[in-house]
Amino acid sequence: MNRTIRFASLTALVVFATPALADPLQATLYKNPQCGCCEGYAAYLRENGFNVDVKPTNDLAEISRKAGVAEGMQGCHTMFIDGYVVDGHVPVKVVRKLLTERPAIAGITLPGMPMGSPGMAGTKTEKFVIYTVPKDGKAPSVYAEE
Ligand SMILES: [Cu+2]
Repeated sequence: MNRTIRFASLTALVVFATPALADPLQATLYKNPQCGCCEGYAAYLRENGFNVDVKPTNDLAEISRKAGVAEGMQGCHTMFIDGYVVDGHVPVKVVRKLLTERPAIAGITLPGMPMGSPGMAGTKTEKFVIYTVPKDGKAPSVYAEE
């Protein structure tokens, strides 16, 4: 009887301890209320183990501008994750690279809505070029190509 109880509590410990180790990354994603591909991108992130809080807003341009994403460099949604801004349909591999390398930038962006990018319909026709969102008004540079 005692042994059973001990085993049960040990099992409980393992069950509770495991999610803490593989803690899902918490993201907040701002999008225009009408944006469907933004929902597609959120679903893609969830499939890849992220926790995504989607917030529809009519002030998206203002939110990305404040986050440091220059006009013409913006994607169709703006996400905040682990101290960084991630704008547009950035592949998860590049998001993870950012969160691992932790460069001294505000974040990264995939401008526009390239065909075949995560959450977008269509077939990929060219490399996705992901740019830095620099701090202090510096010029963006290429962060990754996928
Ligand atoms: Cu989009």
